[in-house]
Amino acid sequence: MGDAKLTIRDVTARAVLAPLKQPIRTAVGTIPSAPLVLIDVATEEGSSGHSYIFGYTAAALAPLVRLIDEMAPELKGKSVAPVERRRDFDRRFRLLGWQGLVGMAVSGLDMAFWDAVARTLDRPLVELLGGSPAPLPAYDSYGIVDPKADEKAILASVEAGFRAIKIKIGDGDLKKDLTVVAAVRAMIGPDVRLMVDYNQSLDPVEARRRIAGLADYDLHWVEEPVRAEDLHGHAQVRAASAVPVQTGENWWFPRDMAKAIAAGASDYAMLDIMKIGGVTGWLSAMGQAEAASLPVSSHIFIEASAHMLAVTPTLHWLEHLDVAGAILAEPYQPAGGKVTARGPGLGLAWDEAAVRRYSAS
Ligand code: SMN
Ligand code: MG
Repeated sequence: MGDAKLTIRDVTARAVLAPLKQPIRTAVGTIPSAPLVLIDVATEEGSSGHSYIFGYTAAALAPLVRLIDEMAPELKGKSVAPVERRRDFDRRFRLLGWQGLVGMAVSGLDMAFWDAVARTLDRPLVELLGGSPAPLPAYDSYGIVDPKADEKAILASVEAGFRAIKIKIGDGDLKKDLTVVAAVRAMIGPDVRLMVDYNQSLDPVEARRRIAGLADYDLHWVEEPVRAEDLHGHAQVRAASAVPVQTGENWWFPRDMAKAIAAGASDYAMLDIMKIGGVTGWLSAMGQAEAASLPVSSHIFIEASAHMLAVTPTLHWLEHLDVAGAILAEPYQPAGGKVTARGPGLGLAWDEAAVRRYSAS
């Protein structure tokens, strides 16, 4: 086989505000459209790699694009070897630290590099990692819902084969939470899993109170009841909770995960492929999860997560919350409540007309 060496020729970043099926309403604010930065890596050998990162707020887009533009010149002429590039980034940003925009950019580039390697071999990334595309159990993920207004959509999710539904709560008092959870539980019946997500909105005392108040509804997990970085608070809630605690979408790189495991902060691990460190970070994190017997679920990033969860020893759930479909030539479609990884690479191709339409550059 010829030399499979790939050399970075160019790295570009483009900001878009992609429409969402529904705004993402959480207890701590609403995300009206998806602030994405699309990353494209071109190689001297004529192949390419593509990824996107989620900025959470439009305010992060210009700084992220500028940061990647600043990082690009040092990458030109280097090999598309994700682990080697990560080592460079580690030294380059050791003094600054990887939390925040730098970590997001590093992870986005990591995903694009892995995509380029897999595309060059014309294989889905999951196969490069030793697995194969398989239908993965997915839950349909909603924001804060109005049981009346959203009943049709939630019933359609169950009809479509989803065996689990997540809703966000915490935007009012316990009475409000109870009204919504009781209505959704009645809607979906006893056999469909129900998860709730407080998005870090409570203090540990209030979280214990609310979870106890929701005891009758057979919740599959309660997610981020307190501040993500409050590991002790998560552990306190977990110790008092009959409902498993889920957290992890805000763990920055595997080291944050190690701290959460040491603190006993969570019953499960929810990996966000951007914050955990891209494909390379996820590979490290899934090893920690296996060693700690933590079931692993994903956070948004449907496409890349479908590849990673397929090789994750403690596979739990894939979150079906589509943030990029509006700018993809072929959005991932769930089938029977399951999502299957697609190649080549991560299976991402931009709808360039949509990228232009929703450009935020
Ligand atoms: C969430 C928060 C912010 C953006 C997308 C999704 C949420 C989740 O915490 O777990 O879906
Ligand atoms: Mg969440």
